[in-house]
Amino acid sequence: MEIKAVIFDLDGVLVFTDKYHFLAWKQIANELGIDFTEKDNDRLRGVSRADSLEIILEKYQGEELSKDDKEALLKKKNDIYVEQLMQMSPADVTSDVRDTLKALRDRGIKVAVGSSSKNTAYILERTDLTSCFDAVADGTHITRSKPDPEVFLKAAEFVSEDPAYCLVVEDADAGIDAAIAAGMHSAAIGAATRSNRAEINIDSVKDILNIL
Ligand code: B16
Ligand code: MG
Repeated sequence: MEIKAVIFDLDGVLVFTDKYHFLAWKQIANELGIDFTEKDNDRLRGVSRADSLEIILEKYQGEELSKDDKEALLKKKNDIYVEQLMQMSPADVTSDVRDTLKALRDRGIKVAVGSSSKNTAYILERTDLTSCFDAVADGTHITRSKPDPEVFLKAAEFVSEDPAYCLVVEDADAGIDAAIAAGMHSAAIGAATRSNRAEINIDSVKDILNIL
């Protein structure tokens, strides 16, 4: 495949903030009397904060929640999550990830982030990854989250490359579906390998250096 840009998902690919999302959502769900497992958490991968809450509420049996109630729950979830993020540092990024980003740029391939998260800039800053990317498209740039292709199309636009020459690396089924909808190549890692939806499955981010 001819690839001119690689677009990386953030949570679950570059950094493992998915465990903090899980802890925060579990606290919110349990307070609402809802059981919340790792399997439930897999459905939230790549999905926006507001859409994640709606998925969790599928199992809710309490009194009807108003718009304000939901807003308060979303704020509380994010407060818990951001508090967890404060413990992140450059040590949370593996050398595989850092070496791969550098190797891609050395080969003249552009690298971008395509994340549904509105906390992307903060996470990149805490982990000292900001300067490793040519562009960042995140939850603050879009109105529709994955599986809609919007965030990946924005990333391609930001690096001025045709979607057909972009490769997306994702840990979420919703993200693989978004990449396919964007007309991009796709590589699945972690949880997304189980559904075999992507063009290729990889064990480690550095594996993409062998296929480009
Ligand atoms: P925030 P990604 C996604 O990030 C997460 O996988 C998903 O669990 C989360 O709900 C979403 O970001 C929004 O995050 O609440 O920080 O705006 O995987 O697309 O990098
Ligand atoms: Mg992800």
